[in-house]
Amino acid sequence: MYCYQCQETAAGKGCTVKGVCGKTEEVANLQDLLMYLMKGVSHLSVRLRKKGEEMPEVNKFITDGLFMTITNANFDKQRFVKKIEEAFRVCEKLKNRLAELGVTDALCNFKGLDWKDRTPEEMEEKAKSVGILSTQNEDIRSLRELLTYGIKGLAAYAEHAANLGFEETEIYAFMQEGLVATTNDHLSADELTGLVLKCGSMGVKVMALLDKANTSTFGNPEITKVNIGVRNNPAILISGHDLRDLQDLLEQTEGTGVDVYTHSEMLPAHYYPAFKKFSHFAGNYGNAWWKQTEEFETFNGPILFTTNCLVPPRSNATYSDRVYTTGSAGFAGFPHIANRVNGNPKDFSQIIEHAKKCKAPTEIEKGEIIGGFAHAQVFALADKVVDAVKSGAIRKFFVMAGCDGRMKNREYYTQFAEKLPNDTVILTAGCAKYRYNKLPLGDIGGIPRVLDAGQCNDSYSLVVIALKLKEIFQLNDVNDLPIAYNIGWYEQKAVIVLLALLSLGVKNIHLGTTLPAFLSPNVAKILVETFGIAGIGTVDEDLKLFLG
Ligand code: FSO
Ligand code: SF4
Repeated sequence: MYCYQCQETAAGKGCTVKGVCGKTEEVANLQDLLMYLMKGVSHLSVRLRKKGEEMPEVNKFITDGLFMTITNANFDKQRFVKKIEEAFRVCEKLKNRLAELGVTDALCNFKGLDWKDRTPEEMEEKAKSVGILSTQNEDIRSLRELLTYGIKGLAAYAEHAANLGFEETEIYAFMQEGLVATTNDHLSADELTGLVLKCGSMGVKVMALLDKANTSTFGNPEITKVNIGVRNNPAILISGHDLRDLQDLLEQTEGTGVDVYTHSEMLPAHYYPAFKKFSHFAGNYGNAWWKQTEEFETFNGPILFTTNCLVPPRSNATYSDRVYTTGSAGFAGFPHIANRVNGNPKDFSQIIEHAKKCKAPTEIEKGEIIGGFAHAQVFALADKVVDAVKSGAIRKFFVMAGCDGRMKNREYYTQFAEKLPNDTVILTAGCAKYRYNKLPLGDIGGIPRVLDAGQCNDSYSLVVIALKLKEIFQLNDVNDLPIAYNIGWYEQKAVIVLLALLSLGVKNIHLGTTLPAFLSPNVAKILVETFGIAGIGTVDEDLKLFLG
């Protein structure tokens, strides 16, 4: 195996024996094979689109397959084998339709489609020859992977939007064209760089689409205090990012005596008006994804994963028989709740019955956290914010969006937040917030010093806010605003957020705790020289740099 798609990759280079995330070599190789076949399917789908036809089934297959290969989403070998089999079925359909339309040369243009052996042994063998290292040139490989990871991020957000009935063909078309481009040996580094930047602008589009899907379905997030203590009822803990899954679960648990709590990236669901009406939506339990191995022990009830980040339980974990997955998430041995059919709700009755037999959660903390500062809510406070900037009460904003991670050096972000002067405000989104959202950082004239816009995709809100401020202050360049970017990344959704920011012209982003291993020295140089991207240093050095 060879995988270097996330920040925690082994020795900052690549996982070669087993993933630091817990992914086995077998699953890693099957993921490579699935990626390879999805490129082949995309090749056919692009040809079909040129003929003016769209196959929604293909768009769904590719979006879902990409999401399944994101870090910490799916560790279940059998699910990948099934997906690989599906790739062949989808492929046959496309080939047949293309033949009907008179396209007969599409079959031989991409070698992935010539491979037909499907026994598990043959799959395993084939997988070994189609991974990341099959691209020899280090810079081309780096650009291909950067593009691929951006596309995986696009897929994740596109899937959440599609689950709410919001889709854009242009986004699917780009995902597939991008995958095909990663197989094209004739593309130069410059052409691939162009596609990486285009991927960023598609990132803005997909986040805008998801924002529209979320806000038109559930209302605009509003300032909300979220309980972090517990009640006395049995309960279900829901993790991941999918708000449609949460809606189905809240509707089905209503009146059953079972409460629902959020974990990690599901916390921002509390900020939406549509979910506030559920009196059994009890609060948020715990912290960022990587703390789950302790926090699930004390939750006592069943846990539902709608997406990443899932951590394989330790061998002595007491909660392994209480975890369920759905959507892109999966883990061998955890029951998987089937997808919705024809838009009907998923059936969560098995989890609800399980919860009824469990003890109420054990309290691990008490109090409240505040959030809900997405674009509409911040616009409502715009006068206050603008006055505070004009009067000097707010000297600078720090965008500290992105991900949290389990490595000790992530303490940097807590210390950075603690040491920021009192006239600064943190704008956050994503699970990165858990490094400082429970610190007593106070407020500036009623404006909290940590403004949480929501999930990682709600980084879009932070961009909308920045563009609004640029307009209010009549600036020509978004980089002239008193905003610094100190972003923590972990997996591929953070890659699309970063590419989206770059496509909007945001410069001098600091990315930690380490720069991606998949950036070759030359590609890293392009990013540094063109966009001023930098890593992080010590907290004191960086504070001096940012505030200097
Ligand atoms: Fe975090 Fe995981 Fe949301 Fe990621 S829970 S790390 S960037 O999946 O997507 O922020
Ligand atoms: Fe390693 Fe990250 Fe890949 Fe897991 S996702 S195998 S930790 S690089």
